[in-house]
Amino acid sequence: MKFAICLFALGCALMFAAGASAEDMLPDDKDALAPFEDVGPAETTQTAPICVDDICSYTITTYQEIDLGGPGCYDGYRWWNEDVNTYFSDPSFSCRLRSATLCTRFCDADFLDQPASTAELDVVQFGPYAIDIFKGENGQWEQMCWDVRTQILDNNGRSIQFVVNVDATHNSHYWAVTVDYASLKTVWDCRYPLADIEIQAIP
Ligand SMILES: [Ca+2]
Ligand SMILES: [Ca+2]
Ligand SMILES: [Ca+2]
Repeated sequence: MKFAICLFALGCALMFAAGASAEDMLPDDKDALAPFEDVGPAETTQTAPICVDDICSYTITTYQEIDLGGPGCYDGYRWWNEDVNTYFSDPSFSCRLRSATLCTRFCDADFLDQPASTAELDVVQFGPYAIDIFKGENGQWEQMCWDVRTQILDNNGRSIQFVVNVDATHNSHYWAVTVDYASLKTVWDCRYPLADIEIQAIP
């Protein structure tokens, strides 16, 4: 009996020494992560102005998407030391910001199906503050979206930081996650007096 306990203890010690991971996949860090795509300027569309009683209004929509991994659940698997740390350009117009929506799609965030004490914590940050954690399950794809209007209005720079602190509670290979993309969509309501339209001089 003593021998059996000893063997078990030895096994545990060896597993611990090797840095046991909670994931089925072993780390393959060499080619796992695609290089960051430069997000570039936001794709911007504008509706034709509609003028009523000398007031014209139109809508501006911007969309940016950052490719971060995938398409497979384990294509671009990120561990504790492979956080997403990138930037969106911050769209800004002299108009009212109607909505700003940040979305991201990810796979294998072992959170909902794990005990709270050991669950995978992938912390999402937009601008200077953490806004949420990935709520997902083992081997499952999920999409999450957030209203980030306040963060956009508060941001002063030309870009705004987007971070996923992968497996925030570990500093060795334990949990891992794949992030497919992150996107930012903004919608602006613009109004101006008809008189402000520049009339081209007839030559
Ligand atoms: Ca991390
Ligand atoms: Ca998993
Ligand atoms: Ca995971």
